[in-house]
Amino acid sequence: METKGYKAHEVDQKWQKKWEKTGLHSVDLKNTKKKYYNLVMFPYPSGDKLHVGHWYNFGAADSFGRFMRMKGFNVLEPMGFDSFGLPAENYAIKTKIHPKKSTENNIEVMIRQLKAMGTIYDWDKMVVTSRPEYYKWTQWIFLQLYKKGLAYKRKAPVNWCPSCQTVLANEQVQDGTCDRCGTEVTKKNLNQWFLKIRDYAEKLLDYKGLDWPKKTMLMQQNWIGKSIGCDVSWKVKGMDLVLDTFTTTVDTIYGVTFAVISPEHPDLDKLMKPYFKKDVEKYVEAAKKKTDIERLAEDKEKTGVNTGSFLVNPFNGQEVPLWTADYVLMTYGTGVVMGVPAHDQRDMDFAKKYKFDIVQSVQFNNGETFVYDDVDKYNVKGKIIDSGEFTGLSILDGRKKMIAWMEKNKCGKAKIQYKLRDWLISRQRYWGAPIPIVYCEKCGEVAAPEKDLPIELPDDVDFKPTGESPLAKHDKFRNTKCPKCGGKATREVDTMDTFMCSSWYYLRYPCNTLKTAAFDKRVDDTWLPVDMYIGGPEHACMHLLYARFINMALNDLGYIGFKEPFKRLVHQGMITKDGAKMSKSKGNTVSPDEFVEKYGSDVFRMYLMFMGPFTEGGDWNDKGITGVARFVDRFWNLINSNVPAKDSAALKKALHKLIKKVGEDIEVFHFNTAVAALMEFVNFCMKNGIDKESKMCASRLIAPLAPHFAEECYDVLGGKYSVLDSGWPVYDAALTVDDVVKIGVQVNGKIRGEVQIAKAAPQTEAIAAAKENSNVAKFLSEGKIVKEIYVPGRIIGFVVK
Ligand code: ANZ
Ligand code: ZN
Repeated sequence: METKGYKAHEVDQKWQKKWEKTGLHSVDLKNTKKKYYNLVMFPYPSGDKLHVGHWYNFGAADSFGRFMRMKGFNVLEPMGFDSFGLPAENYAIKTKIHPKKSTENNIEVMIRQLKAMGTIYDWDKMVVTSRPEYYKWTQWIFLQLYKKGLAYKRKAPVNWCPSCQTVLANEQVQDGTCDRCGTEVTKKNLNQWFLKIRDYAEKLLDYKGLDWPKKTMLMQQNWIGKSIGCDVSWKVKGMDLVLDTFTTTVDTIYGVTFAVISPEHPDLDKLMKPYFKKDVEKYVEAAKKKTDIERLAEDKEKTGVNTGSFLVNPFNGQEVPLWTADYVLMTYGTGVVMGVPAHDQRDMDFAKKYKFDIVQSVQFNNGETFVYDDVDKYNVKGKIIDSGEFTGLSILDGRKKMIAWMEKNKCGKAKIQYKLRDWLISRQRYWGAPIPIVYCEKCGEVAAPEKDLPIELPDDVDFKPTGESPLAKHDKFRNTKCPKCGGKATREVDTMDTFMCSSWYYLRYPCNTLKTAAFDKRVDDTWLPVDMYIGGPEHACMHLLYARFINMALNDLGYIGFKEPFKRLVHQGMITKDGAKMSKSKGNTVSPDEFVEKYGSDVFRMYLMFMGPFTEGGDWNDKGITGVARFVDRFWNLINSNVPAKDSAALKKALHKLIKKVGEDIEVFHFNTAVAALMEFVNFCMKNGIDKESKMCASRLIAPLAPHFAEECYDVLGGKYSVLDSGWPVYDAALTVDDVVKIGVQVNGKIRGEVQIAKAAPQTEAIAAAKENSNVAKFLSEGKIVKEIYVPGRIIGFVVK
C-alpha cells in the first residue's frame, strides 16, 4: 500500500483558508425553507484560552451542525461572547488592564482559536454583549419590562458576596456560597432592581413541545417550587391585627398548638409583650447573623423565643402562643406559620423542646406514620379526626371543605405559593450594562428615553470593587438632567446582572447588525425558536430559566411570536483527568493547543467525542488520542490504497450499515459509537479492500466529525468541493439487516431449545438470547453454569453442574 502520509497541520490550514475564502459557512437567512438553528452556549472571553471543556462542547456541537447541513438543512450556527461580568472584570482587576481592552483582546484570541477548530460558525453573525451596539438593546429590553411593570426597585434583604462586593441573585448562590468565588454569602438590606420572574412561575412550569432532558425540567420545577395550599387568617388576641399563615395542609388546623413568626417580620415589634421584649430583640439580632442555610438545616436544633402574644384559631377559637423562631423565613409564604407538632417533624422537635401540646388531627391510612414529612401531602390517604364538623372526612376532601369554610367566613383563602423569588438584577460592579433609569429630585424615578440609548458605560472609571457601584464616583456619568422636567437628576449607578445580557442573545444573532431595533420580528419568527441548544447542565436554574422568562415576556409584549426560546436541549458531560475535575489549581489541565499542534484539530475533536457519550463526558488520557490518530492514518491509507474489494456484496452491506449507524448515532449525540463504527469499517476494508465509490461515501460519513480530513479525502478522490455540501448518504434499508439463522441450544449435551439470531452475532449476544429461551432457562436453573460454548451459525451450548 502506497501512502503519502497525512499531514494534519497543513491540511487544517489549507481548508480553513479555502472555507473562509469561499464563504462556505456564511448563511443566507432568506432561505428559510429548511432552516436549522444550531446553538451552543456562548463563552466568556476570559484571559485563559479555550480549554478542553470548550473544545469538547463546541466541537461536538459543531459536528452536529455539520451533520444537519449535510442532511440538507440551512444551518445557522453563530458564535459570540458573553463579555460583561465578573470574570472579565476580575481578570482586569488582577492584570490592571482596563476590562474593555482585556475583553476585546481576549475575544480576538478566542476567535482565532475557534477558527482553528474548523467550526462552521458564521462570523458575520457574531454578538458581543459588552459592546454598546448590543447592550443598547439589553437596556431597551429592560425599559420594555419596566414600562409593563415587570421591573421594579425595592428595598429587601439580599444576598451579598463580601469578596465580589456585590449582590447576587438567589440562583447565583450555591449552598450558601457565591457561585463565582465560593465565598460565604451574607445578607444586606439594599434598594435593588428586580424583574418579576415570579409572575411567570406558572408559565415556566409548562414544558409542552420541548425536547429537554427530564432532569433539567425537574430541577427547574423544584426551583420554582409550586405549593398548593391556603392562607389562614388569625386574629391577634387583644389587638386590632390579623396575621396570615400559609399552609399546604390546613387539614391539620385542629392540631395547631402554637404559631411561629419570622424574626424579620415587620409586625414583630408590635407583637412582643414588654416582659419578652429583651429576649426577642436579642434573638432577632442573632438571627440576622445566620445564613438561610444554617437556619433551615434539618440537623440543627431549633431555637425560638416567646413573643407573649396569642393567635386565635378561626376554626375553634382556641388561643395559641406566638413565638418567633429563625426556621421561619420572611421570604416564603407570609412569614408566619402554624405549628402542628403531631404532623410536622420540625414542629414536633420544637414542641418537645418548648413543651407545647402535641395533638393529633389527621390519621394516615398506612397507620404507621404521623408526620407529613413521610407522605406525599397532595395524594395522602387518610381521615380527619377530632376536628369538629370536619371529623370523619377524608383528608383531601376535608382540606377542600375547610378552605371553602374559610372563604365563606372570610378568615382564609386558597393560595398557590412559589419558592421562586423575583430576579435581582442590580450589581454594584462596573463591567455591565448600566440600568437606564434616572432619579429626579422632583419627578422621582424616570425611565431613560429610548432615544438616549445606549446609556454608555464610561471608560475612565476606577473599577476596583468597594461595595459601592464604581459609577457612583463618576460625576459626568452620574449627573444628568431629568428627561421629564429638565431639572437636576442622577443616573442609576448599578449595572445589570450579566445573565440579563445572555437571556436574549439568541434573538440577536440573526439580526446582529440591525441598528433600529433589538431584532426583527419577521426574521426571528422564522429562525426561532432555536432548534438545538447545547450547553452545560449547571445553567438549569439560571440562564435557562432567565432566558425562558425573558422570551415569554417579550412574546407577551408582542415583540416575538413564540413562547419558548429553545426547542431541543442537550447538556454535555464533563471531561476529567484521572477521574478528577480539571482545574488550574489542581494543575491537571490539558492544553488543547499542544495536542492540536501535534495531531491536528480533527483528531483532537474526534478523540474528545470518542471518550464517551457526549452527555456523560469521559476521562482524558494521552494514549487514547494516539489511538484516534492511528485510526485517521489508517483511514488515510485506505483512501489512497488501490486494493479492489474481494467481496463487493459484503462491502456494500458494511457500507450501508455504516451509513445507518453513523447517522442515527449523531442524531442522538452518540458520537463515540459513530467513531467506533467508522473504525470498524476501516478495519474491515483493510482486509477486504474497497472501491472508489465506497471511499467517497466513507469520506462523507466522517465529514461531520473530522471536517478538514474529510475535505482532503474527498478532494483527492476527485469529489466536488465541498464535502459539506455533498449531502448525507442514503442507505438501502434492505442492506442493513443481518442475515438471521436458527440455531439450537444445548444444555449438558441435550438440545433444549432454539434461538433466532444474526448470523454474525457476537458471543455475548448469542448467549444472552439463549438464556432468554424459557425451556433453556429452566434447565440452566438446575445448577451453576460452568461453561458456555458458541459456534457462530451452528450451536450454543452450556455445561451446568
Ligand atoms: C402547617 C403544617 C402542618 C405544615 C403539617 C406542614 C405540615 P411547602 O410544601 O414547601 O410549600 N411554612 C410556610 N411558610 C413558611 C416559612 N415562611 N418558613 C418556614 N416554613 C414555612 O411547605 C409548606 C409548609 O411550610 C407550610 O405548611 C408551613 O407548614 C411551612 F403537618 O403548615 B405547614
Ligand atoms: Zn463572590
